[in-house]
Amino acid sequence: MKVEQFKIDESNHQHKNEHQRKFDYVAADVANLDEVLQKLAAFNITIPSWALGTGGTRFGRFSGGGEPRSLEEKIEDVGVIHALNRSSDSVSLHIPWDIPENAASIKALAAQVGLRFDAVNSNTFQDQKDQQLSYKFGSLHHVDKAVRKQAVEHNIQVIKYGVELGSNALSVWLSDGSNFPGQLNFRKAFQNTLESLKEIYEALPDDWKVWVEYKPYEPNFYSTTIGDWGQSLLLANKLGAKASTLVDLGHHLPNTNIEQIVALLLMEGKLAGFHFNDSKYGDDDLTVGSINPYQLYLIFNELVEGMDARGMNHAKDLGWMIDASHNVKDPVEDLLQSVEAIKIAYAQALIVDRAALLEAQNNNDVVRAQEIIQEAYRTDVRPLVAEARLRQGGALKPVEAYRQLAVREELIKERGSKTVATGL
Ligand code: LRH
Ligand code: MN
Ligand code: MN
Repeated sequence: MKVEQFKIDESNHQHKNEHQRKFDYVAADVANLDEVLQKLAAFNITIPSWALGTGGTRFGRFSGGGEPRSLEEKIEDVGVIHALNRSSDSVSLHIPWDIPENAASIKALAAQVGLRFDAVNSNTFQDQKDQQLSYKFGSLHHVDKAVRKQAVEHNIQVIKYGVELGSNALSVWLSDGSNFPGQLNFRKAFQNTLESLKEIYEALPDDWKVWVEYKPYEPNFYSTTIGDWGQSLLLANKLGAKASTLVDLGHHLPNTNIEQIVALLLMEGKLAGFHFNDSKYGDDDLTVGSINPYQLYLIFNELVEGMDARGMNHAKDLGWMIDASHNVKDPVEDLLQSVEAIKIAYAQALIVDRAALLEAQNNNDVVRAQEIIQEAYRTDVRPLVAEARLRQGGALKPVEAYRQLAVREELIKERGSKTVATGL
């Protein structure tokens, strides 16, 4: 299944006048319009291979039909997303949920639809079929050196797959932790984790990075060995320049000031990037921007300010990735919505009047500072995002075009209605 350019153009034609009117209205007040459009066009968000099927929960899974049955079909789906939004030019693999057996041909297939491979993710939170030793009591932190060694070797294998795919980062998330007080010696668990990560770090090619993801709880409910950004940063600092901290928005306790964490990690040069999603209660993995778009904007506000202060390339110097699951939505539609929400938050952050904000901050003018921050947030920047997409050949209204073009119906015809993708 491939979305033809002329079909996207046809769909855009229907919305042309409405779009122009809305774009002209907002563009008139954007002082740095060209810069904003150019930055939006350059900004891409990676699609995780594990989010292309309907995830479900431990209570059930309801497949929507036409789910990708193989890695090749997942790449096809990301190709569809990218054709429509021109902002999803890469895929992140979770291994062994997706194993690139024939990496060269997978890489070539992806390139045909304009895609490359972003960070590869290891998985030592589940036991795989035929696995020798169990991760029931952890992996890199395990009390048994043999289990740690097995987990280290898996990570090194994942790096090898990544190298073949042209990726340059390894993303490590551990479920290692404990369920009950007394179960674990925290200090030893941390030291074991550090020692294991050092071995993985040693195996990184020169131009590679390792991203250390943290999470406060689940599947362990008393302690998690890399439970917060402090623990992740501690590890990253001890490991060296190639290691940094990955922020998954769902991996914080309620009301955590994530934007402040982001600002400081960025300041320290230790922010790896993001797993974007949204949540109301915990690691809900809901569509980005569906619950708290203001928080997302405040994070981007810190990012734009901080990246500019460090002279960073917004599009290239951090990892931008979605990490979500879909229980009731078509995953492709959900991912289109997530990418859109991220770009909206980014656009809002790009139009903040930075000079005025700095002045208000220096004068302790709290009211003015809030006015400036909210002025940008309350501006309808959607026509700016749409214009940038249009100029790249994408759809003015990606979800609407996806429905109009009956992509899912076509996928169900091709793949069947009872297919189940690997992943979450
Ligand atoms: C853990 C997590 C981590 C995994 C993904 C599937 O909750 O966020 O990033 O790799 O989910
Ligand atoms: Mn994650
Ligand atoms: Mn998660």
